[in-house]
Amino acid sequence: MEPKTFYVTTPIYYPSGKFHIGTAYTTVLADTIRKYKKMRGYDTYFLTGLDEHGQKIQEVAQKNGITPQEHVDNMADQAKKLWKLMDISYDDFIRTTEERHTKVVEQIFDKLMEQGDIYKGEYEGWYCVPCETYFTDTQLVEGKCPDCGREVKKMKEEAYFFNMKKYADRLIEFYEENPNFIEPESRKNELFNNFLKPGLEDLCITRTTFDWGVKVKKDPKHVIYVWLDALTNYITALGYGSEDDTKFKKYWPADLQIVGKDIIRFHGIYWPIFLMALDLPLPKKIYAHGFIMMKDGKMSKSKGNVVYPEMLIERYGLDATKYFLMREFSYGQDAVFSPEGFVERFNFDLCNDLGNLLNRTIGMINKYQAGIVKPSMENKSEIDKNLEEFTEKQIQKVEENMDSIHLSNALTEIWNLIARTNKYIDETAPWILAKNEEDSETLNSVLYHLVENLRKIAIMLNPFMQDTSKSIMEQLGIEKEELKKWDSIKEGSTIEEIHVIEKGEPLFMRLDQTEEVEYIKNEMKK
Ligand code: ME8
Repeated sequence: MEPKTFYVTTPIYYPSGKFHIGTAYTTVLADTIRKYKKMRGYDTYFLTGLDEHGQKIQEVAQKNGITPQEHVDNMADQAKKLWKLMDISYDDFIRTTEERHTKVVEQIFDKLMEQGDIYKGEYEGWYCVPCETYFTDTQLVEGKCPDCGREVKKMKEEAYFFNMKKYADRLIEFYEENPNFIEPESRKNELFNNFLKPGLEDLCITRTTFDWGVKVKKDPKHVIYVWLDALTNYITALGYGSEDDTKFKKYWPADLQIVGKDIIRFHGIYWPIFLMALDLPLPKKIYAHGFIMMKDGKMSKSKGNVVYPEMLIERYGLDATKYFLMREFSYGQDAVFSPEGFVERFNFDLCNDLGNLLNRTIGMINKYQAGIVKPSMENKSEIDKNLEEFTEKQIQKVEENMDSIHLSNALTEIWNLIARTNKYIDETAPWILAKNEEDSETLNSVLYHLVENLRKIAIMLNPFMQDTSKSIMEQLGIEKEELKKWDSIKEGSTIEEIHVIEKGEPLFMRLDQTEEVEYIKNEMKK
């Protein structure tokens, strides 16, 4: 039987400035889910990329004295370098300036025009001449331009519109029939109550105020406005509308489209409607996560509170950085990044809980049994049985949380297992068992249970922290690939005699709280 497919996407990011931990968060989230699904036997496909058109990009390039194309080429290199550093294993990286994309956007526009979904009208809004940008009533700040604070003028221009109203009822019906289409539910309710119920406005999909974008073929003074151009990346990357659409046939509809809460309206309303107009199936799930905030609000260069992933990775390692992002920010909610929180998680969770469990285990196996542990399934004590039952339940909870995108909860459950396993050492007191020859079987059984739990923990951590997972396996002396697979954590006894490493290596070195908090704070100001 062919394995089931799993197609996951991130938003395509604007390459307007250096990518910060917000962008990295979405990408790591998608990548972790992909890695998990792969371990569960799915044929996975993971798409990310850049949204390279639009006025803002044109302006940034101008400011830097280069062409927009040169600018986006540089930024695409930067993004790919960052994802490589973060061990993000995407299958494709789409750039909206690529011909494979622009050609299909032109075709889509023509098709929608021909079938009457797009019409020509007039766009009216508040125009800021120096910024060359339109704003709506609600976007203005005290009646002035929200970007530069200058006077705005009411202006009109010829533009193309998409007839959203035509599809609104069908979308409402779709929401009702597919209650899990948008998650978390609170976001779906927001979209429903604030946009769908009051009635959708038609969407202006072209501009004449800039020219860095896909032009309307039959009316080239109009540039297709970023959202129709951007959203379609999820299908053009798979070859939709091209000669070779094998991937499209195989992977569409997407199983999971991850976005930040800031763009859920575009993904939960306009995107499904565009797909309906193209007569294509809708994605199975759109998940909107919350935002990483700073103590003083949003991350911004002018506030000097931006955190870049490179800084954390260089100083604390990739796994610690990813662990923090995936643990600290829970399902659909905003959370605050703090240097204190980062260092605490590093010291408590990684050094104390996980690092010590491995270190103590390796140390005891070397000290009491010359580095050797034998399989032990008989003569289980009540304490052993209790640990096994607990472990089984935790595995189930981790799977449920992973499957429902509650990655932070999955990590919490893994850490509950780590804590329980640490407690098992205290309950069984191997240092006492080691004193009596007649307890040698019991001692081996205790050490065997520790190895087994560490092996299971390493497997469940694998989608999050691959190097750490690998290092745990190496230190335990577990080499067989079969013993590193997800399914093996649910089977009974699996290990044969193992020889652990002679001297355990610390997984993480304890940090000086004050020094490191200071370090991160200083880096944020740079
Ligand atoms: O909106 N916390 O691109 P964008 C968490 N090009 N996530 C954050 C974040 C933060 N502080 N800041 C940004 C665009 N993000 C469009 C998308 S898709 C067809 C087009 C993440 O560069 C989050 O995923 O502004 C958010 O939705 C995305 O970056 C916005 O990226």
